[in-house]
Amino acid sequence: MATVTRAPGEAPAGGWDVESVAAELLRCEDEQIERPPFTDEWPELDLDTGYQIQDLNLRRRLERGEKLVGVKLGLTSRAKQQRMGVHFPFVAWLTDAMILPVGDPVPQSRLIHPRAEPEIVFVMGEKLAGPGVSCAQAMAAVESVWGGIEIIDSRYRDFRFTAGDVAADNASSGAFVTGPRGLPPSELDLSLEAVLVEVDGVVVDSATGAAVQGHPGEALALAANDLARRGHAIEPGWIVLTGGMTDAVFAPPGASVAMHFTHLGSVFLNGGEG
Ligand code: OOG
Ligand code: MG
Repeated sequence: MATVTRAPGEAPAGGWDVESVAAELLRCEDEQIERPPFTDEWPELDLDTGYQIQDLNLRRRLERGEKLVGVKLGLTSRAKQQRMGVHFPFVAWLTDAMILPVGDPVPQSRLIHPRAEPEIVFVMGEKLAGPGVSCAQAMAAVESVWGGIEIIDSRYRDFRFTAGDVAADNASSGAFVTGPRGLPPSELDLSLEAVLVEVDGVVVDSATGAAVQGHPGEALALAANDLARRGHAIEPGWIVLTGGMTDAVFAPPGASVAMHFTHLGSVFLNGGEG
């Protein structure tokens, strides 16, 4: 009997499913391949299916030795929602493989088309389990607040995707770096914490924490409540990236990016070499 082989990137004979999309996304990530969104061929790939794929690939990441270190929120600001054409927030996983040491350049060799965005980052002191978590309860579980840069890297060509596609793709996760100082949340008014986005010496954008769901604590509450539906809680020690405050900027080789926060200091990122 002839064995049917399929070219890399091609749908299986019966069409895409959770297993095959998950495998294909990890292959694209590992081999730096960009592709069209799966919903072009599988329109039924909705948000819930996307989360099943995301969870399956978290298992794969853990099986290959990565450690779960927290969660990230995607599309929590209007700037991000408008740019990406997806108009609600969602949650994805962070592993230790995504941590970028302070001062390291953008890891171009393992990324496809990195972009950088400023984020307010929480380190959790206490467990936070939804449903029904409020912003105030969420903030009471935070140990420290940091400025950060997330380097996103969609596996989809031109960052074109629907909600299902991007949830499946672990919300374009790539790498993240945190800033010089962490403060207790009681020392900051996070809705007024501002950031200036500087690229090659020019300030190209700015926002305050209020851009993120009115207050980044709302994004944290949303993550806890959303994860509860998927059978998870936010654990002590976890890192939570609350979502890009502004649109992301390109971070190609040679670029020099800095995010200057009012009280959380400046975070610098060098585009490195191609
Ligand atoms: C999706 C990831 C969004 C954020 O902070 O909004 C995200 C994307 O923009 O590719 O990380
Ligand atoms: Mg982000």
